[in-house]
Amino acid sequence: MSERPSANAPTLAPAAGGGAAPMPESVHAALPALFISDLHLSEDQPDTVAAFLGFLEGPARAARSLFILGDLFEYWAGDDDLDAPLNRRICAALCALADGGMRIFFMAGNRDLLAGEGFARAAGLQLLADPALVRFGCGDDAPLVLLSHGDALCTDDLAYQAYRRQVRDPAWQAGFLAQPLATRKAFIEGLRQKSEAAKRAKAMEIMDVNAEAVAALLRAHGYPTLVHGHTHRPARHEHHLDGQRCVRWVLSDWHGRATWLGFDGQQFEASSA
Ligand SMILES: [Mn+2]
Repeated sequence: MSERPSANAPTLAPAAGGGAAPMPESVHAALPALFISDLHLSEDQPDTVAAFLGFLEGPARAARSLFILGDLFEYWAGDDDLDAPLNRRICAALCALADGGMRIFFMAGNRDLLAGEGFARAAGLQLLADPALVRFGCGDDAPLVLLSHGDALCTDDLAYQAYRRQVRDPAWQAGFLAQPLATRKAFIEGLRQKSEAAKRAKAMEIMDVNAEAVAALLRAHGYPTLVHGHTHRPARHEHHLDGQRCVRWVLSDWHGRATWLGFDGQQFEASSA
């Protein structure tokens, strides 16, 4: 699959009053860039861990920017869990890539929401807010790409959105992180079991993004190309919106093999190994 990005998106987005307000750009990044998400790394899935380490040693070396759009880990109990063997291995591998000159960006997903500055330092990467607008290169012609984990777009799932608001509340996070690490890990394990049961019970449509939520996000950011994960439904979608055409790429989850989206400034291309 490959696709030219939409025409250069404007740097100015319409403000509420109808005028133009500057849209903050989260970051500048160099090309070529790779986008990955939803690896769900855990000790239980050694094939996926091996695929990720192989990806960092291989295909990733050809890029200059790597964007990890959430759910890199199956769970992240807090940055005081950096000594867990898996976490240490993954951070060391990312850091080695960063030391070689790669710029690595990480946006938290719902599974690794608590990965913060401690993780960023250990892995040699830069944290991104969700959503994040990235300009590749310099000048007004440089392409803009909007990045998100994607769970915020699943607005049909009201119970999930209520949960999402709770766990993104700084007070809730502070209270949670104040508990001992072992207590947090036990709590997360219980939540994962409940989440698997809840997912099985829910209609599939509820788990996908909501079209109006996508439209609102694209509109608010000047009709860029959007890349997100979370739904585990890899695809390329076109949205015709307010006379604009936007492309939305949905990243694949991993399941034992590496899969990524590449961007060279002209074309997007989905690959796996
Ligand atoms: Mn997710």
